[in-house]
Amino acid sequence: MTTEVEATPSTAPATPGTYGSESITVLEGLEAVRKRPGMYIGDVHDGSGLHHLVWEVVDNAVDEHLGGYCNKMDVIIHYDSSITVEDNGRGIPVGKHEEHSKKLGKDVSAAELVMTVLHAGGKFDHSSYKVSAGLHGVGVSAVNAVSEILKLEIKREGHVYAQEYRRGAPVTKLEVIGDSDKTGTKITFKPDTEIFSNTEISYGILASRLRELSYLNAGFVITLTDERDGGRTEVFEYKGGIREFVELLNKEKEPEHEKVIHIVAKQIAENGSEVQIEVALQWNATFSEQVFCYTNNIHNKDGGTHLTGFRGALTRVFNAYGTSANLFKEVKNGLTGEDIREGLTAVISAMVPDPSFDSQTKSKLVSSEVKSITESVVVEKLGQYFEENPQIARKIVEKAILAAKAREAARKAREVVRKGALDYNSLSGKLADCQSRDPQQAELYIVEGDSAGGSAKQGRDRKFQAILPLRGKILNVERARLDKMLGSAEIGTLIAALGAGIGTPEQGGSFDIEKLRYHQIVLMTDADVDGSHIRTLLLTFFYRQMPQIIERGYLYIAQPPLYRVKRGKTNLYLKDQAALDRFFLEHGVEGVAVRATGKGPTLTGEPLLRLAERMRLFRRALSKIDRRADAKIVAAVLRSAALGKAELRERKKVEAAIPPVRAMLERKYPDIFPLSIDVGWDPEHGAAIIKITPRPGSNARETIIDWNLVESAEYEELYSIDQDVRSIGPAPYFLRDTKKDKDGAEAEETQAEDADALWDAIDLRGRKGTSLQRYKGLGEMNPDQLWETTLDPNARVMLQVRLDDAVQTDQIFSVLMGDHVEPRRAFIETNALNVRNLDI
Ligand code: 0RA
Repeated sequence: MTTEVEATPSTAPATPGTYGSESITVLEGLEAVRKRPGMYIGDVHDGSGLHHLVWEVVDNAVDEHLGGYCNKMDVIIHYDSSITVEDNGRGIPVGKHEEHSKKLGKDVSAAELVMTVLHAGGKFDHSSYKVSAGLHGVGVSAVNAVSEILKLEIKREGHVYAQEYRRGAPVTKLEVIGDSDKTGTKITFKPDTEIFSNTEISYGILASRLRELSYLNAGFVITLTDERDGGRTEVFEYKGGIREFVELLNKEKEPEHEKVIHIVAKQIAENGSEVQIEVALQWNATFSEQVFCYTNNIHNKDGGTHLTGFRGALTRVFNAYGTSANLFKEVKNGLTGEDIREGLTAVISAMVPDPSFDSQTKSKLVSSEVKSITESVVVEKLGQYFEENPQIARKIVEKAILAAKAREAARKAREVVRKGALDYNSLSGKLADCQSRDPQQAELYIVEGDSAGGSAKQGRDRKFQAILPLRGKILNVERARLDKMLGSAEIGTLIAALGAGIGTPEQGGSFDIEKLRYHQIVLMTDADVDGSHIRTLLLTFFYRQMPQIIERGYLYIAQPPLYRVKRGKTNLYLKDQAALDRFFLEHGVEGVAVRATGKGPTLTGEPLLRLAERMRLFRRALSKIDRRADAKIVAAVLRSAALGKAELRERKKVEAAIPPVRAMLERKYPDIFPLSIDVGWDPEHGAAIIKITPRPGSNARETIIDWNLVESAEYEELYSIDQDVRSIGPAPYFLRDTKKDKDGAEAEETQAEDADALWDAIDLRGRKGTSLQRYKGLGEMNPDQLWETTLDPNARVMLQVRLDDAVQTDQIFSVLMGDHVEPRRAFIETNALNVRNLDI
């Protein structure tokens, strides 16, 4: 849920396109997409256009599913931010496209046409497109146009076909690379950094939509894999459709009744069209409402006529039941919609031919016939359900009555608010406000503890930075209704400082985001357990009480530096381990010259630093590839035989590679012997499969070097760095101290056995003479240091809190902050090492 906001612009190298002359006419269309990507795929800066690329490809696979040709889709976010979408549909047609081939005077496959001509996809296939004809609909060629690299693989008619593109232009022909009796399409694309200022795909955004697609399309199995960071895979498969989804949503929330209520019915509208309404609903013990609305698989964030009809029906059914069962003695005016919906989880899915929406984004359904159809369907079916299940009906109606009584208590508590307890004027002494009254400029830092608060007050720029210190932990609002919340002094201070009130109009509240006094609200807590707990409590408050603040992107988490390094006169703050590693390398290469064995260049300064930095990345990629195969074996295969994609497809080269691989493994890791190396063949990719099995019981794992591995982003990075290192010459390497050269002293050389040892030597030199301090709390910094590192807009780094995956976020808050101890303990145990999850 967080993204890093840094003021560094993208520094992509400008590589010119490589269009062949014959394809120029076709590529003019794609050039238009590259020139004005915003018109075709959306904003290239805020991430929306980037994620549209994924949806464009995904929607094609969903259409294959809707047509009944496809029941499986895999989506992979690779280590280098490229994306793969693979389906088992029919496969894009591979045959020659007569009309276009004639026009161009050369053979062009249908697949190439789909990939290079805007809107070409639909021309082949007139089956009832539903999803892809919707919001995006420009076709995969637009994705191709804005991808640095796109790899296409099609299984069809007994063969595996492959083609590669660069910035929309084909760089290979569509060729048969192997044989297979399966069908399907696999597209891997790397969004172009020339076009997108940020190519970081959000796992949460993908997970959220893919989960949704899988429960809206029962039987469609979707797998999402993230190969970045720790790596993870989720399988989305809801055989029970939206009913099962409601079960999932309520999993951590103590359902009030065991079975999800399920309603489905069709009705003919006055205009003659057939509308289908499907609703799944279940009440739980919490106080919040969670309702998701869809029209034809498209999420309507702001609801619309289906939601209005549904709400009207609930009010009618509840009040009718309560009156007839004589339950309303204590609530004179009956129940409001808000009372009834406390703790309600529901999914409404409407299928409407030719629906109308309020805008391009389809956030609200406006087709008026849907309101009365939904209302009458739900009144009838839910009324019937209540009659048949009187105990359940009584239980949820009584829950609503409790809510009505609490509403009355909250109304009284609000009197307190009106009398000025939460007034801005009550804040003197607590809030150190800023001078600016312009919310766009004004920043509020919510700081843990009085001592850090004091430093922040002194260190800030009072023109636009306000400081609110919090004493200790605030109330957990996950477990409190409005009345209790308003009774808490710390929460009251916070609400008063924000200046926008609290509560929805239906709760009798008055939250108004337009009155918010700060558009940058920054949580600043210590990097320890208490700090993370306080941050979570604050996030819970904003998420449950003022979600608009998060939706508008006003909420941030400060990132104080983790390290301070001193070296001579240099005094530097570094934000994380990677920055520290870079620092050591920068100093490690000072006054050093490196040469390889034999003739070759001597490297110093900037080029040496770049090489050392590449070696650091080699280690990082190696640690990532360890998930797929044993990293030390992979490294040995690369270093001894430089096996790449091309080599793996030539039997002779593979055979020639085995002896040097064996020799290097034997020399470096004698303990894994005896090992066996077996070579097999993968007909689908026309490539070798090398299986390396170490001695049983050794500390190495069986490793398979195959097409899948060699084609992975991690391996490609390792390969390319290995090539760079090779370009300076063979190991061992020699380091010479150039400072001693100048002094006229004997030039001493030290030897490094291989690239790894060279990196170590440089890193070690960098560490010498450096003193390192690790910051634990904000209190360790004086006001000046706090300004320099964390407050100064020109230097600070902040995480912006975002809501990428509402379902996941809701569950995390329910688990972390809810009443059940057991799931919370399990969650904390499994995620203790994954601080990012706690960051939310
Ligand atoms: C054009 C025509 C047909 C299928 C497709 C495109 C197609 C595109 C994509 C993109 C991702 N997955 C896809 N799967 C299919 C119809 C093929 C036929 O009639 O056999």
